[in-house]
Amino acid sequence: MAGPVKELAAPAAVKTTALNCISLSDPDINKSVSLLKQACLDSGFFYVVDHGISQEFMDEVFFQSKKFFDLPLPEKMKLLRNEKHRGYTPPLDELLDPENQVHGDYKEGYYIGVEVPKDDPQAEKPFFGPNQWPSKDILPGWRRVMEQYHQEALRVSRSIAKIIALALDLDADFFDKPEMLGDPIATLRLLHYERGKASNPVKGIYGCGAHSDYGLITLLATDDVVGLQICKDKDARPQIWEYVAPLKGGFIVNLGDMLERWSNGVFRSTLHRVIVDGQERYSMAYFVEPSHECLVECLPSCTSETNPPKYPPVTCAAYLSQRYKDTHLDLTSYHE
Ligand code: AKG
Repeated sequence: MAGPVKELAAPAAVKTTALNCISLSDPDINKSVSLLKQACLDSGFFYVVDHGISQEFMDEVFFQSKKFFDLPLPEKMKLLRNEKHRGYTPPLDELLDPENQVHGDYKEGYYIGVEVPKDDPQAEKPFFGPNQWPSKDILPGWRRVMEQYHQEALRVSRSIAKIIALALDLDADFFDKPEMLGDPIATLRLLHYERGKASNPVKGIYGCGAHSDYGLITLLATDDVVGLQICKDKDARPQIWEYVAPLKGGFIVNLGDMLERWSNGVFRSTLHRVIVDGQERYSMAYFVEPSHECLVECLPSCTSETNPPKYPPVTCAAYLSQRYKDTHLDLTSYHE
């Protein structure tokens, strides 16, 4: 647990930011590339619509998510996050911004990764293995819905990755290579912010503390409760936070730290957090991280003699393991 907050965040007046919106069915690919590039250079956030996942199915996934979080705590604790980062994370489990938080995030979550059977050699790798699933007697059909959403979200992610590649002057299939998004560490995280728990930035209390995501991109779907805020310039003092409006049926997409490293800091992975006012809120983050051995190193199109690589190369699995270790409670703390 974090100690006292050193520097209190000033309660800044916040406005709602305007984000570019990219339609995945737009036949004008140059327009999509240009909108995406502008967003990546500016806020690192954009909306994606016309992605091919129906509104009915999105509603069904949210409905099933709510059913899980409605279960009694002892039932959810039976599925506590394991060493492969699959399963339930109770409120306060994650501390994303120790400098500015007095305790962990209010949100509770549920991690679902790519299903890899126990006897598959791939299950030896960190982050890979079987998921934990609620019993069929308690939540019939739950697994089928979540697995389908996982697959659909991966398909959408691959389409977005093509536009990102073009925006970085790479071949459209750059991220399709086996070592890139061949066997990605793609993780769906269902999230729930409990009714009655309000953030208080002055006291260092947050629904979700300020952080940037770790991987390539994140696809976020939210209900209509406002709460997500972004900070476009993390070095500015005081930091200016702006709300991102929910978009029914669309995704809020943001870039992760690996993409910032790949692009030598040209594309931005932006600080974001969630401020809740006591209303219940549901969201679903789909984190797209590349294959384990993928070497994240400065792209040739993002460096020059006067602009040398800013970050040392790192493999995806090593980078991700460290980031999870830094932000989640040690699992042994639940058994003390
Ligand atoms: C995260 O889990 O990384 C988030 O940023 C959650 C955002 C949200 O709930 O809107």
